[in-house]
Amino acid sequence: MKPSILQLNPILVPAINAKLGELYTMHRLFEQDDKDAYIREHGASIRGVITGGHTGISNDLVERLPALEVIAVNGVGTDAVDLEFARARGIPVTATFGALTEDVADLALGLMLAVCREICPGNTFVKTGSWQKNPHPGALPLSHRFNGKRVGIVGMGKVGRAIAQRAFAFGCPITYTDLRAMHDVPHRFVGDLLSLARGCDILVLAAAADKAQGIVNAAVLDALGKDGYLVNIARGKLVVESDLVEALSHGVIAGAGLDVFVDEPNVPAALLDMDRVVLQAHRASATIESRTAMGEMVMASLAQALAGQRPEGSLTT
Ligand code: 8YV
Repeated sequence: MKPSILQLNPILVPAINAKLGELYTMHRLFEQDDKDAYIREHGASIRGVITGGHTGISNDLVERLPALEVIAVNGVGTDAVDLEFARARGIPVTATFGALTEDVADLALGLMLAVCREICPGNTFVKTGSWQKNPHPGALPLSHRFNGKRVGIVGMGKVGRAIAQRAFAFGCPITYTDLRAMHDVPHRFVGDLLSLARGCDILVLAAAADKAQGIVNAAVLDALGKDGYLVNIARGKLVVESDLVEALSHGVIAGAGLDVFVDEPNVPAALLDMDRVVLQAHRASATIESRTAMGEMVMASLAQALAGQRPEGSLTT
């Protein structure tokens, strides 16, 4: 009999879904209307869980899966999984570290370029016919250059480093903050977020949100200042979203490029019609290449755990 796997959110790569279907009986919880009843019916047979970084799994659900042998996160953020809880139960939790780094960094650069160069308002101006109606070169205001802007990175992990590498190639001086200085990073460490924000033009969030929450607040945005931009490709909850809306509404900062939000897919209404804000639907890892590599890592974790081995890169066992 094929092992039963509970899938908490969709995988978008058909080849990965096909392979999962060949090897396992897939229980696609995200398609069920009555999730509670579904778990009551199938919970006892579930040996593995696949979830997304942002979705994670509740302790309550873990407790309802008595045969659970592995939680495979199809992402790198483990903030929505209680790692201590899993560790105490001897359940390996794996993530797809390394698979999405480059693509997430690419989107961060895309957001930085888009906000500085006002690419989205420019796109709308052309596509809606406004350029033809108003061909005067001054119809759109001048934008700002990206090259050479001082970039401050919060979180110098794999993604932070990949962003630094790219921004450095654009001539941007890099500073960063993290729990500690990294001796293998050639950029200047700044011990606190407020000072980092004060000394940069673009503050980029690339930190894990396991412990950090609401670290970008009114004071940090104030320190970033009226010519500064915020870019977030990490987790919405790193930011006090109401403070961000307030700062953008009153010109406390110049703009923002946001891929993640506190309560996805609910984006604060005030952000929707702000030209100075570029929004994405949590898409930083959403390339066929990253998602395929991530899916393969998820499958490797399942295979190893269900064969009685410790999955490579388990964070809890
Ligand atoms: C994915 C993420 O959108 O890696 C993460 O932690 O949040 C994202 O890359 C998500 O995990 C896809 O399921």
